[in-house]
Formats: sequence, C-alpha cells, structure tokens
Amino acid sequence: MTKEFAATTPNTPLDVAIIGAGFAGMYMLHRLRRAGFAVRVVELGPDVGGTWYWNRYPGARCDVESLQYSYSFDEGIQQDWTWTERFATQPEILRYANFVADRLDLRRDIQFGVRITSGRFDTTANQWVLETDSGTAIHARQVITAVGCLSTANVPQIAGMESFEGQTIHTSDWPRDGVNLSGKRVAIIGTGSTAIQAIPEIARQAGHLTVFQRTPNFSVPARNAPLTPETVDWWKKNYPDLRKKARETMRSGTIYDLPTRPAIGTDPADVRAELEARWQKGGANFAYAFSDLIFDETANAMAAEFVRDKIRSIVHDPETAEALCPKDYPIFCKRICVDSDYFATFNRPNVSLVNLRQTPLERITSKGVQTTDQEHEFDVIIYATGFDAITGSLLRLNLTGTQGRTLKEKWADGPKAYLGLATSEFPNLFMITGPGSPSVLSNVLVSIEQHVEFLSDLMEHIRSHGITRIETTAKDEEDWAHHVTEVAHTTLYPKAASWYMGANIPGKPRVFMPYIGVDAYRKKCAEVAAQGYVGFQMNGADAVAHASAG
Ligand code: N01
Repeated sequence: MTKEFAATTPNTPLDVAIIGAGFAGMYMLHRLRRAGFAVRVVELGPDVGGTWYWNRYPGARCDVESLQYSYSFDEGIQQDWTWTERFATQPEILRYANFVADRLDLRRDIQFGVRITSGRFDTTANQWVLETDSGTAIHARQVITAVGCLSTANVPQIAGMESFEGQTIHTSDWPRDGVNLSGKRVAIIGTGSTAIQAIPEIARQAGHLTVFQRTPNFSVPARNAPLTPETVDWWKKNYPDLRKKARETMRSGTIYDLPTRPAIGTDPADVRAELEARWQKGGANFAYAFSDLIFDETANAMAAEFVRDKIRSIVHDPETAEALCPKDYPIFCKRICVDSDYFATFNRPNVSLVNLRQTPLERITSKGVQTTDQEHEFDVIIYATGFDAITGSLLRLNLTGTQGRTLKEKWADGPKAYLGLATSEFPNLFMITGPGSPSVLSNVLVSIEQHVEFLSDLMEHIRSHGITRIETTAKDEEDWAHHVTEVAHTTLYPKAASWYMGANIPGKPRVFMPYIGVDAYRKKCAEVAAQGYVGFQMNGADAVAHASAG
C-alpha cells in the first residue's frame, strides 16, 4: 500500500492538496484529477473511508437510509452498487468506499499514514507549506480540507483515567481486530447516538454491561430490515428524480415524508396517530411529522412526551424508565438517535444503568469507575463520549494564516467562515463541510457533493483567469456567520446544549455551527458562483477584483 510520492518543492507545488480520504476527499480528488489538476490527498489512516474507517464499534450504522447515503455523481456507481439493508452497517459502508476507490482508481493519488502537523501560507509564493509527521513538507497552491465533522474524539479529562488496569477504548478508535467482550464486565460512558447503537450489541456480548448516563437522549426505532430487490430496483430506476428532489427541495438533503400541517391546531388524537404511524415506520422520518415541531415549544413538547411515553412502555423498571426519559431540552434539538432495541436492552438482566445526575462520576480508579456512592469494577471501559465536532479536526491541523495567527487563535470566539467554505487571513484554503455550511444537519453525502462541485468549478475558474490568490473578507464571513446564527434562532435548536453549539467540549465557544437548510444553501452558493464568486477577492494575472457579497 505504501507508495513513493514525488517530492513537492516551492518550484513544483501541487495545484491542490486535499487533506482526508473519506467520502469528501475521495470525490474531491476524482473531480480535480478529471479536470487535469496536479492533486494529491494526504490521509492519516492506512486506507480510505474516513469516519467509516475508524468507527468500528459494535452496532455502528448510518442513520440515513443506505439508498440515500451514497454518491449520486456517477450513474455507473449508483447502478452497480447494491445496498443490502435499509440502514447500512459500518462494514458495508466501508466496502462501498473501497468499491468507489477501486472503481475510480483513487489510491494512486492518496498518500496514506501521514499526519499534517502544521501549515503556513507563504505570501510570496502564494502557496501553502504543509508540514507532516513523516518530515517531508508538502507544497501546494491550494489546500482543501476534507477532514470530516466528527473525526476528532472527545476524550474527557476524568481524574484517574490513566490508572485503570483494564482495557480502555474510545468508540471512534475501536480496535481493527475487534474486542472480545464475552463474559466481561463492561462499562460504557455516554448515551449519544454512538452509545445508543453500541449498547444493544455490547449487551449481547458482555457478561455484564453498565451504562453511565449523564444526559438521557431521545431515540426513535430504526426498524432496520433487509432491502427487497423490488425496493432497490425502484430506487435505481428513479434515482435521477430522487437525487434531484433530495438536493433541491429538502431542508436536510434526505427525502422524508414532509409534513402537511402544524401540530398546533391539529386534534391531539390525530397528532398522536401521526406520530405513532411514523414511530412504526421507523427512522428519522419521525422528526418530520408536523411543520412546527422544530419551531414551536408546545408542538415540540407533544412529540417529546410521545417518546417519553414510549420509553415508559418499553422499559419494565419504572425508575430506570424515568431515568432514560429526556426532560430538560426540546426533542430534535440534539441529533435525534435512531436505534435498534436500545430501550428494551435495559430489560436484560445483564444490563444496568447508572444515573450520573443522581450519583455523579468522581474518578476512574485502577479497578473501574468511582461514583459518589460506590466503586464499580470493570474489565473494559468504553468511552462513547463523542467528538470535538466540526472545528476540532480543522484546528488540529495547526494552520497559520497571513496575519501570523493560527486558525485556533482566529476562531477563539467561535468559527467564522464565508459559506462555511473559506475564512479570511487564510487564502487559498477551502473547507468541505466547514462551520456555517449544512454539514451535520444534512445528509452529509449530499452536502459533500455540493461542496466538491462548487470547489472544483471554483478551481477551474481561478485557473482559467490566472488567479494565484483567493481569499474571502472579514466582512463577508462576519455577515454569513450572522446569517447562520439568525437562521438557527428561528428554530428551537439553540435551546439544547448540543455539540452543534460546541457545548460538549469544556471551554469551546458556544456558537451554533451548522447552517440549517440544504435547499436554501445550495441556491445561495449557485448565486455566488453566477455572480463571479462574489465574496471572494482574487488576485493574479487577470487581477480580478471581486465585490463584497454584502
Ligand atoms: O457523541 P455525543 P456520539 N462524563 O456527543 C457523554 C454522529 N453519529 O458519538 O450529553 C459522562 O452525541 C455525553 O453526555 P452529556 C451523530 O451525528 C452518527 O454519541 O454531555 N458522560 C453524551 O451522552 C451524533 O450526534 C451515527 O451529558 C460524558 C455522550 O457522552 C454524533 O455522531 C452514529 C462525558 C456523547 O454523545 C455524535 O454522537 C453515531 C463525561 N465526562 C454517531 N463526556 C450515524 O448513524 C461526554 N459524555 C450516522
């Protein structure tokens, strides 16, 4: 797999260096290579797949339906690949990433096993110099980050963690050879989407599983099942229309049964009937039952109470059921979880719940977990504690811009990026699914394709105009950040202390990071491109001075 890559120098830079070989980096490479650019991907892992390479914990699946969570840009790929389940497992998604990489012969331009340790913009040469842990710098005219929104683990700082004598695992770095949990005493800390997928599977394997919950989560049943050949055929036949619909008419980039009415003003019995029908159908479609669920607290409370009632009806022990019921934030304002048997797992004799709100976690000991009332002993502790989302992997690149500030210093009060794509002081740097773009509040493959296509058009534009330096302005990014916040505040989203807000990381600025609305965002980007990339200042042979977007 290791291949020698030609050295890059200030005189022989790449046209574009892409960081990351997940779905974003793979497609970006394909587009730019096809357009004739000298391009290379630098990837930390030993193979393609990004988040789907690392997140191998038991039960890992995508909660967007497989027929929609796939590339649409190549008719051959979407016809020749066949998904087997309604919600694909991590191994199947990784096989798909490999299928695409083979099909497009991507690996020959991907440098695996290399970490970018820092980068600086050389203002004289108008190039980025990326330092790597292999000791060889990479010189590139343009840099595009494809580092993923959920790829820097949040490893909490809990006193005594290093003293634990058993095995410690973070779900996002699950050992590639698997872990034998059979007969073991296992702890899992966290009850987000990851834990909610992992807990039922781990409970089937472990001797005893203890779940440490700080905040309960809303979850709806996936009702996963094998796909029938008829369903697959229908999707394949109708893909052009369905993909267009997902891209252009959906707030989320995923086709759901859109609501036809608000919950407020609808007979409460009809509200429950609609929620019940969607609960039975399974998946995040539940969130689209009524048009006001994400905007109106009373409507939202109806859906929240419906889910709490479901939890109470599934979990036998009333005290455990009550502890599992989220009560202090609106439903849908943290990412809705989609599960297979999560709540029923707490009826198993080998599963227990520790409510950290009642007995807070004090420290990790050599034997296990000390809470305020007792020491729990374990062979394995699993941290399902999530990610430093959206900005974590960008800041970790340690990039320094034209004013001598790192991105971390520049974004000390929160990220600001024009269209979520570019930030001032950092010329010739673009971010796929960056902060201020729909990213995690969308079917991320739809958002990735839109960004990749926007950026490859932009790269062709600057090449044909002889542009050597392109940068957004402080005003344009400020205006966009303001708009992102304004849109978020028309909804209930900011009422939850979520990772969308940076609230899961101590000290992280509380800024609502994703842009709500795939459809509106796409239109905005198309306008920007049609107006000659308004909001970007360009310098070079043609010395094109572009007006501010504001
Ligand atoms: O992470 P999370 P995740 N002590 O941040 C707890 C995507 N995803 O990996 O809420 C005790 O949601 C924390 O508790 P609290 C999806 O977008 C997608 O589960 O801070 N507990 C919480 O319970 C998802 O939203 C799929 O009180 C601590 C948990 O850890 C995103 O990834 C599948 C703690 C973290 O939950 C992140 O999900 C899986 C501490 N010190 C994930 N620190 C798909 O299907 C943290 N916690 C596509």
